[in-house]
Amino acid sequence: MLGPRLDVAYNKKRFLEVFPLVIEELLDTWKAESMPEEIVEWYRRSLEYNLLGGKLNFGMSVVDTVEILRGELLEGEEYRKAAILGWSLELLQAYFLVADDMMDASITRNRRPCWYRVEGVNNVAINDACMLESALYQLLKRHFRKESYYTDLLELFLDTTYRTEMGGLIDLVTTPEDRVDLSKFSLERYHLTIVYKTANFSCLPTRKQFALAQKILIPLGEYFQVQNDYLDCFAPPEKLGKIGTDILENKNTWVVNVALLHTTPAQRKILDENYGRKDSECERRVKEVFTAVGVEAKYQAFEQAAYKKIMGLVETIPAEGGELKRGVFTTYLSKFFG
Ligand code: DMA
Ligand code: MG
Ligand code: MG
Ligand code: MG
Repeated sequence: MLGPRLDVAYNKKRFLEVFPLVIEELLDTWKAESMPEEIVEWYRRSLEYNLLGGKLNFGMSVVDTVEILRGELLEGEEYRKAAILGWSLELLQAYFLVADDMMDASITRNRRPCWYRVEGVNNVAINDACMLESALYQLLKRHFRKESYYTDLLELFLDTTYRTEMGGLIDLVTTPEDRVDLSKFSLERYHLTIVYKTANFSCLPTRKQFALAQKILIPLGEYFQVQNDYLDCFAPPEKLGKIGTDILENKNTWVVNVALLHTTPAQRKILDENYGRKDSECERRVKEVFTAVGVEAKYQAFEQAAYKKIMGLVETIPAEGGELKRGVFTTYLSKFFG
């Protein structure tokens, strides 16, 4: 049986080999309609900028999942098709991130300026984001419309998008940029937000009807977002590939919620006065409080507990397999932990 495939470099290489095909297929429509070269080139640049440069973990996980479930490596046309599905997920992710960076006033992503901050792009990024999303349906139509599961696939992408956007709204409304009110934050509101905005998205690669898969993927998705929040605050930008903006942007993160549970009245006052202010000195004071209440150690403990919980759930999958296989989750997990 195929074990977890840890040859990430090989997986990335063959996944990237399908990329030119994705680009050409998407540009075909434009060329068939004799669009001006300048416009086609803009679209190509947006696709390349926003799809390349990241880790491609979600897209490659789609291929991993198909291979593990099938119990064999895919080749030729079969590999290509799984990879196209992976790139479709990457398009959805790219759409969310281009829009998210504008809404979060982020500065960099993947060690480069966010797309809307690239010279000459600005608000065109809104249309570019929408086109990243709609591109995925062009790919699905081209490669999957003859499959019996085509409608299920469309529904899965559409429902995931809707639920992720529900999470986006909860996130944004909880954290208005101009009215900082930490009493609106709570771990409860935080969990509601991340189950929608992140966990849904991370669940996409596996079929919805697997109740057990959902049971494992939701905590996995929660873990992704807690890690994302922790790193935003504590990882050095060169390592993270982006400058964290959560504190400046008044975000409802795991970090601030855990800190709020443990502050003294004096520390709480510092947070009330400095959180969500667009000022690096305020940000520094907030981080000082986070460190003083021991957020780092609490995160390590959270990570250990999350790993144990998820592995415990994975072990409830029968070892002989059946339709679901443990490797789907252990491989996925290995990409994100630590
Ligand atoms: C992540 O929110 C969720 C989505 C759907 C983009 P975030 O703003 O914390 O993401 P990031 O840290 O990548 O900007
Ligand atoms: Mg965001
Ligand atoms: Mg963001
Ligand atoms: Mg973040």
